[in-house]
Amino acid sequence: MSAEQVKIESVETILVDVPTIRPHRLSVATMNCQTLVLVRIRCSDGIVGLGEGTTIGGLAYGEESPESIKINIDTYFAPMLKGQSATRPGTLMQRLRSHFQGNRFAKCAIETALFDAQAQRLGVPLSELFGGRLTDSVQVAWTLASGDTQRDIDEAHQMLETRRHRVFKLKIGGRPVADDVAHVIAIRQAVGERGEVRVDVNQAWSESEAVWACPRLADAGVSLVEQPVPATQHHSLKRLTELSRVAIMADEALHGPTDAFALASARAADVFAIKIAQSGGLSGAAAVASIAQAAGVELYGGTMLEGAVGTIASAQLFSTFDSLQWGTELFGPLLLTQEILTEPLRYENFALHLPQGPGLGITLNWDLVDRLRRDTRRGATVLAS
Ligand code: MUC
Ligand code: MG
Repeated sequence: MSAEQVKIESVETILVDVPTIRPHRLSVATMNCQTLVLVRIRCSDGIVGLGEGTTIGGLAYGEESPESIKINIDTYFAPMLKGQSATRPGTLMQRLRSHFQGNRFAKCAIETALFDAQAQRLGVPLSELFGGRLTDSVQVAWTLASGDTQRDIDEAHQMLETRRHRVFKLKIGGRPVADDVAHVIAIRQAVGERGEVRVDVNQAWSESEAVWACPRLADAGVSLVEQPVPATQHHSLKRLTELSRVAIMADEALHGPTDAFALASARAADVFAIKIAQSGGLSGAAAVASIAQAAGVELYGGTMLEGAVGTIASAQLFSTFDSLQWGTELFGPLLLTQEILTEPLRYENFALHLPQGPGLGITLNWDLVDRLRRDTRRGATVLAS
């Protein structure tokens, strides 16, 4: 069969509800469960590609929900893809982008599955389709977000002792700003020189609250403040970046290459949190990285708390970046009570180690996925409070 003759036979979306190991408290939602949105694309040469388009807290974090991602793929994307030649992910994604607005997470899930299938077909890891990996492992931060200072300190100590993580991102923004700063200082002191502490405000502060808090966090030895102000307030982010002694990172403000260009040209952030889903897929995220590198903006490999598929897809791409000064936070699978792979991902010595096999390089445990998959006629279970 020549390459052009390989066709897409089916595109299936699967919602998988997996409880978290503890409540995960963000300023926008408390997660007790994560809904993974998986995509399985079957091709006529027998190759099956996998993708993921997971979000956080239902509709609390972004403008796509697990249910909207599923229904838009099933209703619009799948009929357009079926019967098309499977071997040119770029052509297929151009087609989807030209017909369908928005839906970055849904597009990411499809693009990942197409690239996974094509990389398997060529017998190479997915990273090789993006120029080749420069490293076989990426540093992984852990998020402390139990909502309880002592519990967070105990968790940090455990992570340091087991050499799983030495960089901690604290979720704040849900309490009065002075209480949040006190919480961060207590954890910073408890971690001491053994680890690094950063904070993620998830857009919760006004500019004046951020102006009050940032110097106090800098004095306490916090190294980075992520998305302190609302995503649309680029001017506030820029003023904070100019004022602050602590590095300022854009996260929710960054929805792909167009935002990256605007933020980089205004020099509105020191660091970009690159996420494949927020960027509309792997190619969009690669473009964000190029813009950042050209503008001298530093890089951090972000997550939407995806399971194994989105996590490894992200790692495959991030491993090709020239520099990743702030490491990654690709810990999503570790926050879940169930490992959906036949062989777990390898987290060791503060890093995630990339698989060597073709495509994504992972194998799903389909029996478990089938047991956990949502009966979509039943609707959503408990997602966020
Ligand atoms: C975010 O805003 O960065 C990443 C880690 C985590 O705990 O939440 C996500 C989302
Ligand atoms: Mg964030």
